[in-house]
Amino acid sequence: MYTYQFRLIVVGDSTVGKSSLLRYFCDGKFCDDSDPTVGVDFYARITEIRPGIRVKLQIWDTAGQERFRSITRSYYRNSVGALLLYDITNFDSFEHVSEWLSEAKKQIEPNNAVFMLVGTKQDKEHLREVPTETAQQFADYHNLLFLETSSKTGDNVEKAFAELAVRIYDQLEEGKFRIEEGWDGIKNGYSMKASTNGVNRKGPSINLIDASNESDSSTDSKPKKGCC
Ligand SMILES: Nc1nc2c(ncn2[C@@H]2O[C@H](COP(=O)(O)OP(=O)(O)O)[C@@H](O)[C@H]2O)c(=O)[nH]1
Ligand SMILES: [Mg+2]
Repeated sequence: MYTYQFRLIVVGDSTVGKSSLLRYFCDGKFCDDSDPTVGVDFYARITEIRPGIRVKLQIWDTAGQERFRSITRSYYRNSVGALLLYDITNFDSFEHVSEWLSEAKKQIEPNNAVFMLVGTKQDKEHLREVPTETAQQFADYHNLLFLETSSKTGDNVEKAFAELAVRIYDQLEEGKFRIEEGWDGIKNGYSMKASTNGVNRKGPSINLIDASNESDSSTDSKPKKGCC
C-alpha cells in the first residue's frame, strides 16, 4: 500500500554511477563490473517518508541514452524530481551538470520539479577532483538539494532519495503540484485509508500492472529487469 507514486529521473554523464546508485537503493547491492549495456528502464521502491505516508518512487534510469544527451522528452516531462549526478573524482562530469540542469529544466517546463545535485563515489576521497564546497555553492546558487553519496559503501544513498521525496511531498502539500490525468510525475496510489471494504477506492490513475508486479514491503523492491 502506498499513498502516492512519485516518478523521478536520474541524469548525468555516462559512468558517473547512475545505474549503481539506483541498484543500491532498490536492490541493496553494488556491482564493481557494472555493464553499461545492461539497460534497465526503471527501478521502483516503496519508502515511508513520514509516519503513515508511504510513497512509491519510480525512478527512470537513462540506460545508455546519456551518451548522446538524447534523453527522451517524455521521461523528463513525466518526472516530478530529477537527480543530477556527477562523479567527485571527475571534474568534467561536474562541469557538465549545468548543461544537464538546463536541459532538464527546458524539457520539464511548464511543469515544476524538485532537483537534487548528487556527487557520487564519495568513497574515493583520495581521487577527489571536486571540492564539496564548490558543489555546495553551485547547489545553493541554483536552489538544488545536495548530497555526496557512495554506492559502494551505501553512504547517503537512502538519505538522498528520502530528502528528495520529502521535499516533493512538502511541495505537494503546499499546492505546488497538481495530480492530473496525462501527467505521470505524481499519481495517487493504493491506500489502506481509502479502502472501506477491502475495495480500493482511490483515484482513477492507479497503475495496476505496476502494483501486481511489485512487493509492498518498504524494504522490498524489484527492478523491471535484473542486473549482475
Ligand atoms: N568506488 C565507487 N565506484 C562506483 C560508484 N558508483 C559507481 N561506481 C563505478 O563506476 C562505474 C560506472 O558506474 P555506472 O553505475 O554504470 O554509471 P552510469 O553510466 O552513470 O550508469 C562502474 O564501474 C561502477 O562500479 C561508487 O559510489 N563508488
Ligand atoms: Mg548506466
